[in-house]
Amino acid sequence: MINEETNLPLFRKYEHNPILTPAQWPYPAASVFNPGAVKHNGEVLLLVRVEDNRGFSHLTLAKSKDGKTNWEISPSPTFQSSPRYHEERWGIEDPRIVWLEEKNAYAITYVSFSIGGPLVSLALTKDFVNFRRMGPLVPPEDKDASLFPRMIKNRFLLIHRPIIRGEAHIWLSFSPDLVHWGEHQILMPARQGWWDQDKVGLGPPPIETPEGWLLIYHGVRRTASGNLYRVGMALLDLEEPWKVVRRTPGWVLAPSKVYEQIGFVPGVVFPTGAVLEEDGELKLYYGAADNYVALATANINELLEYLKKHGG
Ligand code: BMA
Repeated sequence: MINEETNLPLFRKYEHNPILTPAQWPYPAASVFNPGAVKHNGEVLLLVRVEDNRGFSHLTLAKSKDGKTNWEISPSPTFQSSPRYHEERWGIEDPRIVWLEEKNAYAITYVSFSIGGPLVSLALTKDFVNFRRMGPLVPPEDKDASLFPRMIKNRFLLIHRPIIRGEAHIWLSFSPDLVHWGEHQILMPARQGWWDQDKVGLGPPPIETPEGWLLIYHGVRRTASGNLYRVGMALLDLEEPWKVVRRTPGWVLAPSKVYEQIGFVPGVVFPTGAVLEEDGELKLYYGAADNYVALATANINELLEYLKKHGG
């Protein structure tokens, strides 16, 4: 199916976007964006980043039966920073959620903002009521992280995006116990000269398919009017996900709608959550203009076909 707006197949923006806005919030919120997403007890559950007007963020649950309408938003913050944890001094941002088989719990990787810079932290939960903090995983500056939903060759795998020498590539690290991390390596670099030349970072957690792990990522290009955030895709080898098998040359989702162009940060689409339905519909949840939550859908088989055909 060709998308009329981009002349590309694949993602269609939901006609009633944005699906969540600060005006809907049950308590004062300046911005609601960049949500983690899972299917839990038959409902789509978003853990939404909420920024208050001091500029600090926390996470709040929103639930919907069809993942599109009738969102039920928690009346108070679900997971917020505590003075007991130095790394959360300036708030909690941009969660990614996986069901982690080996821990029999959801693993939430999020940005905890310490005075030393942004860190990737981990928390485990079974019910989104009680959270067990596992602490920061790697030193700052680091963001855009997710665990793989299961161990591979007896190790946990973390995708993340440290900034080193001012360069922002996607990295992979390994751990036997979720505490000690090593074998750090670049998984996918920013591509000089391309639309994703200045930064790349993971979107939602990697999605397991028979063809490999589908990776949806954001790519940044600095322009005369600021950073432009667009979205590309890659496929990682199923058994050895440190191998990138395919990568789309071009972007597949870009800001164009009013809610993506007018907000606190114009020109940003920033996916952080995905839900794969049984009929093959992939729901991609993204932050729009650092202000709203929006939804785009695609068929998983079409995405994989596209990667096979066009992925270099
Ligand atoms: C990134 C993160 C995201 C934000 C994006 C666009 O560095 O801080 O939270 O959505 O920039 O402003």
